[in-house]
Amino acid sequence: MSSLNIVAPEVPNIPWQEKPANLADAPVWRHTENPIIGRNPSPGVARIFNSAVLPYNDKFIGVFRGEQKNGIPHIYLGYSDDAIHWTFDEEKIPFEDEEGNPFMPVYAYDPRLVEVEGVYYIVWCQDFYGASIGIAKTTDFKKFVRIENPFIPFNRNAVLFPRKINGNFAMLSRPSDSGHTPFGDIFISESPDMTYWGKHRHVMGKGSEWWESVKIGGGATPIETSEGWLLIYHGVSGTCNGFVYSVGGAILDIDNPSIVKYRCTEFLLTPEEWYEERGFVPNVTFPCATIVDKATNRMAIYYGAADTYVGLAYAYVNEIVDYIKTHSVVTEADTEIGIR
Ligand code: BMA
Repeated sequence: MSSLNIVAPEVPNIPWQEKPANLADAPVWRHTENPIIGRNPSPGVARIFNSAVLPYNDKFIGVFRGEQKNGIPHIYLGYSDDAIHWTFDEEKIPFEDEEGNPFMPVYAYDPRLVEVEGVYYIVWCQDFYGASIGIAKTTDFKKFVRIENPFIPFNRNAVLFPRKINGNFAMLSRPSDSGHTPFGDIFISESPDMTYWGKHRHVMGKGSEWWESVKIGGGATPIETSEGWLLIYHGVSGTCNGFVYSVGGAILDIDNPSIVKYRCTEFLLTPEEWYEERGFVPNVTFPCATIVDKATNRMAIYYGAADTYVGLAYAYVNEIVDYIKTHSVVTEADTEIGIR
């Protein structure tokens, strides 16, 4: 077992259940009362999934992908004392532009949430003449100001790093097409000011392993460790019944995160339970957030299940890092700086 240093807050009330004695393979186990968010979770919302949460004022806050009853997804704020039982605002997050005028996206889905230098950023997928990335900032979870869209279409799965790297904000994304994209690698881009993005680099491609052989996409905010950035992401397999979404893990170089140091050949979690295999889109486990407690190394992983529910799983950060390292294969496309 490595003695791993992690940069994370102390979260004594992190949700937790002990590791089952009979756990085989990847050191990740599910909350026994999953799914933690069921169907029709709030008025006007049929399903909540692919959502992100954070510790906030000794409790928890989150941004939730809510599929309205007209089928259009938007982002809703949610609150919890224990990060397991959630209540939601009935109204969508009221985004505004820099001048304070209402500025709602046409649709918004798969939000991620991260604090960088005291500001909370929500990053999601939205219409920008095609699917692309939206960003907004807040300091109080009351006023949400949208920032100019960082990338031209088509793009999804944007994940912002929790601190600047070499003086710049850094964001992962996954260029795509306008539909259910049958390809996709993870790229990284930098910005000095959250407005102008450049220095685009390739981070990692779809894998040679079958579980991630169609496409991959960033998942949760990367976790800073003494081994590098721990990235929990999703990998997609193609079957005669459609895509299957599993959870994967990789470790990126701390100063040059376009370099993949380790990449786990095996998935960390794959659809196995009824709420992952059965729903609006079967066979989807789609991670969007983790909560980490520095004192105990505990990690709570939040993932969308079958585009219908929110699932919660647990792990120890040091065990995940060890597992990734001992099951790692990296290719030249992973380890190169990613500029051509
Ligand atoms: C992706 C995204 C996700 C969704 C997944 C499986 O393309 O749209 O929101 O969970 O497909 O349907």
